[in-house]
Amino acid sequence: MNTFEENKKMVIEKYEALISRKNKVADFYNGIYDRYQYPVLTAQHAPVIWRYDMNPETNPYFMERLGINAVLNSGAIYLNGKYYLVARVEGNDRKSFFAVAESDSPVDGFKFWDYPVLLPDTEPEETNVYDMRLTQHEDGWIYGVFCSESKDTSSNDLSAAFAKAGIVRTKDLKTWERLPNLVSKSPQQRNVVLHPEFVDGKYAFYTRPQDDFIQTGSGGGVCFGLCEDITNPVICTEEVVVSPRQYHTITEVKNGAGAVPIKTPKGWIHIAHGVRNTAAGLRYVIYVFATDLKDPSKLIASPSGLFIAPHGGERVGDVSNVCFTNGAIVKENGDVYIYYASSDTRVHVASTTIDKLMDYTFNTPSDPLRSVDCVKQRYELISKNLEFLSK
Ligand code: M1P
Repeated sequence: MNTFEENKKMVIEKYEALISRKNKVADFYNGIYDRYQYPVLTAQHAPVIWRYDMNPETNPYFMERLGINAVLNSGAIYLNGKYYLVARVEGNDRKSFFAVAESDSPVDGFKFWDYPVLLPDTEPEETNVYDMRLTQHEDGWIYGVFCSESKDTSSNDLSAAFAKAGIVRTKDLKTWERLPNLVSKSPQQRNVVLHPEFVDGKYAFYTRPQDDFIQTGSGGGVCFGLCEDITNPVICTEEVVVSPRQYHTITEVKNGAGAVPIKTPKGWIHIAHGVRNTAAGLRYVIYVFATDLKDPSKLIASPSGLFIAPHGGERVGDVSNVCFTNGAIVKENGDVYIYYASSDTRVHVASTTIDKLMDYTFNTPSDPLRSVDCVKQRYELISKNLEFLSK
């Protein structure tokens, strides 16, 4: 066999072995959710035909021509008996794009479709797109809300950029209609999520106002605002803070909505991310909060601290110490699959149930915000335990 054929065979065999690998529950316990041993999507899950020129005449060494650097932050949806992830795929050139990966299983077997998503090119200034949240809205459309990034040409800083919320809609994940970017009072927006139901007859968005591309600055946290017309998307109400950033908590530097809120009998459960600063840089963790069923702008539960943190090997990657989610799937039987990316590099799954999520959300005490009160909170647990165990 010549070099081309040998290398091609080796690359295809590795790819096939990876996408057919079965996943297993990992050796980790907290009673809240299961983690899995293997990521569900990685850069190596990118099809060989996306990366290599398969023609020996134009690629005699079977060299990678268009490499993939990372597969991360995925929107998620369950449709017609299949699990779909709309992943952020980042090429070696740093540009991200979206691609649909499909599986019969929620925890393994995800395979990308032959072609990634080619978004309608309606925003000439747009340089990069990422982090799509998929909302199956009661109006019948599936909406994808994502970050649309463009250069801030008014600044001398080469890295200065604008983040806006881009919006697309589809019925089948194949044909995508692009709507105008969301307009709000904030100069920048990222981590915007569309609520799945109308609120007061209007479209409802969770927003994350921010003063510049990286810093949220005066932005107080995850906000909520209404929009009359999704084809002319303007936040027409005051953006009220739903889940605030708070000093000396996991949301001190910033936070952002993640998966589309999950409707439960007790309220909407939100799986979001919070960011704090450390000597080693920013640390992103996933946290949970709940809002009122009738008024989703009203916070009704705020379990203390982090829900999922980067664990073991998840801590290392392109942007280390990051755990980020923008997609979850809820099955009719109450099973919940949370897709989260670690360190901006790969996508994992954690599984739980609606009952466990509700128990966690509504029975975990909230953060008392001071060490002394945290110790008192723990004393209460210990003394109840000692009393119970002594019976
Ligand atoms: O690098 C970590 C994350 O940073 C951003 O999130 P935020 O806007 O809250 O800082 C996003 O760009 C996200 O894609 C990325 O994973």
